[in-house]
Amino acid sequence: MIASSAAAVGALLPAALERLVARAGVRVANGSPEAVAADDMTGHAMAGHSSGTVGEVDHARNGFDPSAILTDWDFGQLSRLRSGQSVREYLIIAEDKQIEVAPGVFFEAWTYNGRVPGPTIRVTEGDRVRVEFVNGGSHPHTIHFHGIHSARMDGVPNQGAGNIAPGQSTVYEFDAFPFGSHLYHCHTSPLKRHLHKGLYGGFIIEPDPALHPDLAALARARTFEGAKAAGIKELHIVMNGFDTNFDGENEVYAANTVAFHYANHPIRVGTEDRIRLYLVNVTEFDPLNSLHLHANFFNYFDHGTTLEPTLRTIDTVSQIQAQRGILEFDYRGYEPGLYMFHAHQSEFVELGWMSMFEVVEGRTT
Ligand SMILES: [Cu+2]
Repeated sequence: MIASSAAAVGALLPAALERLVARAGVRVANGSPEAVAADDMTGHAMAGHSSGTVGEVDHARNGFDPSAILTDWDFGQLSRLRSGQSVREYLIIAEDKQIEVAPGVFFEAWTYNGRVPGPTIRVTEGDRVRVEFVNGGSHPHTIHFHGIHSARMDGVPNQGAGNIAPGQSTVYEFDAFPFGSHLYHCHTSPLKRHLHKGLYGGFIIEPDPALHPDLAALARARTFEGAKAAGIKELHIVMNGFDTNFDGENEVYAANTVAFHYANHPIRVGTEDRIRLYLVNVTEFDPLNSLHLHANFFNYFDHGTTLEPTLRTIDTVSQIQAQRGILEFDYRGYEPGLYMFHAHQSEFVELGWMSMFEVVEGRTT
């Protein structure tokens, strides 16, 4: 099973790469498939198979690495109001920035804090969230948070501060409700363009166990500390796409921005870990994206707003634009090896949305 999976990737990708390059209309940098085998493979298990794109994205130049984005929660600057309520403060700066979304494929992105996706904001239900937004870009932008808040704080063009002009700033402030796996994004028109340029990020609200006495244990396990204590490995993936030639279609698809990143750099998980994957779809131009987990099934919490699953024992889930949810699964009793996950739209897979878990014995948390 494992060998055939790896072989399938090997067979798939050279053609995929050709299409990627042809559609993006650019040259792929950095040499031959041999160079990939020598430089790129993180797992010995992948040696001998051509996998992913040829060459490697310059993560240092990009200023972010999808392997780090899996877990780099941003809890903000914590303080307390006199009432005792926690306040989490953030500074988010919009800036224009060229990023490399596949080796040699560059995209003129608009970013929050220089990265795509933007910082993964993580707070607790009921926290006061205060976000200072500075527009350092060349176009007007906003931040629209999914969540409960007043119209003034909605980050849309004609409410509150409205569009924030280049060089201007504003503060968005609200109390974090409801708990779940949410997102934020620019809401300036044309929305399609502003969103797909890269102005989006994850916004996780952990449940406060005190507010859910009937399901307090489940709520606790949904918190950062509670998850760690329970051996739950938490991961964050934003499914996105890039229209690199501005024809209104995506030429590149990815999990966390870089095509084939987790095929080239499999995500290590242990047979004794439990896995919780926060999944967000911000893909523009295609009405749906999806995730299919190979050789396994998961429970799903739509929008993450419930403590009990909304779907049980499924291996594929689709999300419309801005839909998101939480997947929970594990590899207990599994033979170690490389286990795929990817969109179940073949075109997306061929153009970059292909990933791997490297299952190893024991715990990795
Ligand atoms: Cu914008």
